[in-house]
Amino acid sequence: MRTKVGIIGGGPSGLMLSQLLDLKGIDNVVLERQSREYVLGRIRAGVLEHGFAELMREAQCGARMDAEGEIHDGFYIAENNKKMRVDLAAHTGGNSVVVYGQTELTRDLYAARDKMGGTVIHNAEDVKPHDLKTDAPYLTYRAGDEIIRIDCDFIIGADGFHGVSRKSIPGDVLTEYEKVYPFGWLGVLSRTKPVSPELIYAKSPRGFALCSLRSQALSRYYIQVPLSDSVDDWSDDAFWDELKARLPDDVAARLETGPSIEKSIAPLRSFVAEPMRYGKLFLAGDAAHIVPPTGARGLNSAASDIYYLYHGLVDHYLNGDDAGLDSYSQKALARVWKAQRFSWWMTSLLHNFPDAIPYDQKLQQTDLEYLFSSEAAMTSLAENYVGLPF
Ligand code: FAS
Ligand code: PHB
Repeated sequence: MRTKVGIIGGGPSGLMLSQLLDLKGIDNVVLERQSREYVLGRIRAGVLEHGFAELMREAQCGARMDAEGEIHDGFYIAENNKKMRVDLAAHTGGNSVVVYGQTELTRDLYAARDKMGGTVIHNAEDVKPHDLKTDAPYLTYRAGDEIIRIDCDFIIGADGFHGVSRKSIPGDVLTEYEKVYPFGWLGVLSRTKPVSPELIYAKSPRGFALCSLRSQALSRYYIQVPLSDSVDDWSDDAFWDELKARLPDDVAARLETGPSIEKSIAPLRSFVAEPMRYGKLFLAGDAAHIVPPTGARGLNSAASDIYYLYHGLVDHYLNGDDAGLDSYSQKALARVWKAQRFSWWMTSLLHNFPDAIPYDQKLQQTDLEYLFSSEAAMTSLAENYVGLPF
């Protein structure tokens, strides 16, 4: 088999790029290790930057997002039994975010791929990139007992943090930066009315909590938990009681509880791999970088990678211009690191750090007070949350 662009990974990054390239007549193949059902069973991000939403529309996948997603032009930070609103629109010239689950946008991307007859190969085992430093790279994967080869011009590693592509870059070429946080997020999805029309990020002496949503009938909640905890340590009742204990009294009083339909613990980590290119291999999304979900930057950082790669590949094939591809890694990393900074800052601002010294705790409190006393500080938060320009 031969294709122009071989894409490893059928998550949002891989599918989005595949769809955008196909719309420009640039042949590509997606190799996904899991089944489609498995990929669609993941519950992950919930907040889309303006830039990601625009990319969904450009990919002709934005109709359901525009119909069912919610435009949010603000959110709350809660502390000391009170809520303070972050007015995104007022501090970004009217910008906002779209609240629409990653599961749904992945479903929309798959539907668009099906509609165009895109080639997304599921259950592709032992995917391996080869000859990355030559002009004839290729992929192999196993289907049952058969090893199948796909010759490509370029290979995109969109295979997430645990994928094969980043590991295909030699150790003396790759530099990895990592920060692991001493806690995780226990997340619950429940068919209940969201407690608040806008997200609430709660800082509490008991730990961080987040009230989010997927629709007016589907709520998403998180609480900070020690890394030693497991999901089995948390009954639904224990989760709801702890969440209420971390929210302002008026919010806790109106919290609608119900059975969890998904419950999982995600560790929090900041991670960047540089460079994001090695020969004909380009890394995109979680394959190259991970952020703690506090700033809702994970999925949105993938979006700018895809945007740069898409335009670089279009310029290569349609205009014979490689400037976009040649500057990809440096350009993508410049924005990735700004998302890293913002995610680290939001996480540092709102979580309880077990090893924090009293001085750190005073700084954390001062940071929050400064945020709500300074237009400049609030503008900085708001412009990062709605998404810095691509
Ligand atoms: P993904 O990991 O989504 O997709 C990679 C795909 O590649 C997967 O389908 C995988 O099966 C496949 N793959 C892996 N190895 C392969 C191989 N060797 N061969 C072929 N295929 C392979 N972001 C937020 O903004 N907010 C959140 O609340 C949030 N919560 C998260 C919770 C969890 C538990 C995780 C893990 C991430 C969360 N994220 C969140 C970040 C998440 O949304 C990612 O940013 C997003 O999935 C990135 O998309 P991809 O780059 O496509 O990577
Ligand atoms: C979510 O709805 O899953 C969500 C929203 C905002 C975040 C993190 C997660 O910062």
